Amino acid sequence: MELKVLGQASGDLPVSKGCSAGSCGSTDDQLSQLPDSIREKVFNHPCYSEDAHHYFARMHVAVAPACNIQCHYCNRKYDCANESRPGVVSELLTPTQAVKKVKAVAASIPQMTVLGIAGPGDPLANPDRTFTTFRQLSEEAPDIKLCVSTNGLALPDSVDELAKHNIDHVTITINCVDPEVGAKIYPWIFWNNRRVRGIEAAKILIDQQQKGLEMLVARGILVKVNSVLIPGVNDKHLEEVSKVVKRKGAFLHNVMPLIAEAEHGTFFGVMGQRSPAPAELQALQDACAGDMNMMRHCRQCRADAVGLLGEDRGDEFTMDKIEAMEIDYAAAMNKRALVHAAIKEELDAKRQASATARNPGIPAHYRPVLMGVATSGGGLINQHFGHAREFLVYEASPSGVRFIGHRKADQYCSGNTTCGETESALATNIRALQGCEVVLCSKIGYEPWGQLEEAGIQPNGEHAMEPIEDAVLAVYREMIAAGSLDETASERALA
Ligand code: CLF
Ligand code: SF4
Repeated sequence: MELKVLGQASGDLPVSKGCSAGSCGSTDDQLSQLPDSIREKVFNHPCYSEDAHHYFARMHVAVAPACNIQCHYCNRKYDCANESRPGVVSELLTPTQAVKKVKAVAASIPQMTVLGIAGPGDPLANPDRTFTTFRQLSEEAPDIKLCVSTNGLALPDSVDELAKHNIDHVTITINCVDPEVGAKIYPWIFWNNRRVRGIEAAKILIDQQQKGLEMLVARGILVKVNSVLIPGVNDKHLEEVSKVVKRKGAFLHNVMPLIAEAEHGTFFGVMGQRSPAPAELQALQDACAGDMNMMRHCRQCRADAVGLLGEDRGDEFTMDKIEAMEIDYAAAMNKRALVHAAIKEELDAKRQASATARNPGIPAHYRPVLMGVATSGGGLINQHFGHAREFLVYEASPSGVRFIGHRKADQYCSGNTTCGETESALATNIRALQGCEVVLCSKIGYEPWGQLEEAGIQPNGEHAMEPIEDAVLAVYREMIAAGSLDETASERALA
């Protein structure tokens, strides 16, 4: 199989309230073919490895308030929309508070392996605050990987400093490589103490991003590229972006959907710019995948996110709670090392076992099927349908099982109730599962079962606590055995 990991191996500002760039996910196969030095950097990074995101957590500290550009999908009241959902605001921390918070989280959540700075503005537009935080952390918590996300404008000037602090993972948000397209996304940048607008601004930004990418790759730093998919603006252009960044050695490409709501007050939101549908996003990711490793599990986290991707445990770590904590970090590091070793063992075993899911030996004429999965982590079917905050979507086909993406759910069943369903939330979840023919969960109530069936989605609670890929493949085989995927003679003729 072709090794799809790219050429990486060779080697007075406006104040905003959020981060920059977003993107990643090498799969089992790709991971096993990486050189040891890169595999070591990736295997426990929840954004850079799709597998890792079921087991390992990340956290962000919101230390960077200023931004040096304006994106049309950003409202500076909120976190940087290049890597965050608009509409959430993070509490700004000083570097000292941030370091304390990271150590507190690392001691409480040993699965937390990565600290990212992703806002609330652009981290590299706040170099003192960002690098003070990184420097202190690399001294006081050396077992934590450091990660940063940027719009790229200040990147070339920051590369030496990034390398000095052993920052192995950098995300650049690159939405275009053509200034004509860029001028429709960026109204202005702040450059050499003046505001530059239009095509000239976009050209400077693009040049800086590309130069920064090349400099990082030359130093062996893994680069993930985030792109925001904006229908009618850069949707036709992102395949070209993928080609260019691959050629220059980026490790992963994360195409994220634009989130544009009028109530967020962004230019695109107010102007009625639409967001892409899940099928449009998937089609573009598939088109780019021929050129690059694609990340499909990004959750567009906020600039103070804590926990596994898709969960937010930030409320457990507010500054008042942290100030009251006594942390013995040396003891925490020992515990963390044991937990990481146990997870690595489990992941290695899973990789061996999942070989069948990648090569199931099913005749090629069967059509692919999408299935939704309710999981709370660990790569297992282990969540009640009514407790799901999101559904992971997998595709089963004769070529195996692959992760497609996630769909946000409305949690409608809480606590130990007998599923007092809220009609609208259930309807939202059924809509979220559009295109899926099956939904796998640990349990499901009678009422949603019936409504899902009516919507043409078969609920399935028979694979509780089984590994996701194995369960998806087993259900696919059951569908084949039951004749559900047999084509009629007329369908075959049409094909
Ligand atoms: Fe944070 Fe980004 Fe580092 Fe991950 S997030 S700085 S690379 S540690 Fe990950 Fe969150 Fe997507 Fe970002 S899921 S928004 S890609
Ligand atoms: Fe907002 Fe763009 Fe700046 Fe991020 S880089 S804070 S999205 S203007």
